[in-house]
Amino acid sequence: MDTRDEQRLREAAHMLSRSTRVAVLTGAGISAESGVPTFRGEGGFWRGRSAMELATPEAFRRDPEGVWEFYRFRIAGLEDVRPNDGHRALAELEGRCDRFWLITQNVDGLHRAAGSRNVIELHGTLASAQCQACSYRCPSDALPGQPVPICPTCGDRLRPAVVWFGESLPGQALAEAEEAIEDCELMLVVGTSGVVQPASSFARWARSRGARVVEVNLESTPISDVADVSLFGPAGVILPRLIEMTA
Ligand code: BJW
Repeated sequence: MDTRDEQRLREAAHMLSRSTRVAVLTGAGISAESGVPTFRGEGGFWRGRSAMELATPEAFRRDPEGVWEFYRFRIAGLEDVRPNDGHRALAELEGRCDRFWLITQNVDGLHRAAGSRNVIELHGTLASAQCQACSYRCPSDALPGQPVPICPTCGDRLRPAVVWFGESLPGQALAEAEEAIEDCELMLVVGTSGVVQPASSFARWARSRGARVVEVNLESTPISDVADVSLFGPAGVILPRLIEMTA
């Protein structure tokens, strides 16, 4: 880290230590150091197909078997991944705040595994599957064995309990995220490319309500324009240092 990076880190730590109501928004970048591929970039392909192309209702209608293969592969992969120092630093931060919200776009469950409690899963979870027609839900490790699992209640198709492009976000998660945005004094945005709505607008919204915005990413993003401070580097390195400096 050069002197300017250190200065930005101190500035961010100062803002964080003066904030008792903190909202965090995370994206795939925070889990990259745990070995979970991000969406946009080199890791975002599976058997030559883009993850973005597979995470759509159209792909599921066209090729439910292929989409389930992709998701079964990712669900199985989660057995081998563990939270990293970035996830753990955020869990520690929660314990120091009067109010704390961890809004995540990730579906990997690693924030809870690291000990975070108030986790808002905006894009659902890989831990469950749900019927596309009725309200049936089951844990992913209890899925029926067919290539395209069938709902035992109504006979329609089960699908992963995640949010695909063009679908609405879970109402309760969205309401909780909105409360966080309205109420936080500081929003920490970690490891997201900031291009997927509605999460991509949260930092600007929080800023318009008077909150400070601190970003942690490997590179500049559309969120950098609204951030008071952008810290460039791996979340698993930057977050523990940032949280340590606020102790
Ligand atoms: C590190 C790091 C390290 C790496 N340390 N940093 C036109 C047509 C149709 C729809 C739309 C449209 N215009 C807008 C829309 C809405 C659409 C949208 O935003 N589309 C844009 C892409 C154009 N949004 C939706 O459809 C949402 N619903 C909605 O808005 O409903 C209302 C509506 C509907 C229709 C029209 C209009 C309104 C739903 C979005 C659902 C997103 N679902 C996915 C898949 C989830 C399931 C699964 O996992 O399979 O969610 S897509 C994917 O993107 C996933 C992610 O959560 C999400 C965000 O990605 P994220 O987390 O930012 O990851 P990356 O890979 O993009 O970035 C990683 C970042 O980390 C990078 O910046 C790296 O630099 C950094 N990084 N390593 C720190 N070690």
